[in-house]
Amino acid sequence: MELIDEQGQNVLKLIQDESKFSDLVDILFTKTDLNGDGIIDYKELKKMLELFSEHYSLPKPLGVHVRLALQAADIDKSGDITKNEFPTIVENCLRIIQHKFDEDYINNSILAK
Ligand SMILES: [Ca+2]
Ligand SMILES: [Ca+2]
Repeated sequence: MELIDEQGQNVLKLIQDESKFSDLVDILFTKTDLNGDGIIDYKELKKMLELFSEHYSLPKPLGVHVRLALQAADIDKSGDITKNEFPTIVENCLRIIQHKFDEDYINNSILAK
């Protein structure tokens, strides 16, 4: 997660930069696939989303959130995430970070007034 700019400025740029984005997907996939079988299952995805939420001070994901994230990316409806399905997960996470920074920005500007 350290690859992602803490200020959130580069989040959307990162999504659009194909080679950087695919590097990030590779690194995160390896980190998330705890048992190294090439598939991200529900438990591994849950762990990843929990670490992600903790790192960015977001509310802890509930089972329903993990299932929704899994269903959104699980193109072949196999119930787990393969490498070709994983970019959707990463992109959604990046968009959540972007959204959070936008919200912080709005909150800070309101508080500043
Ligand atoms: Ca696995
Ligand atoms: Ca799948």
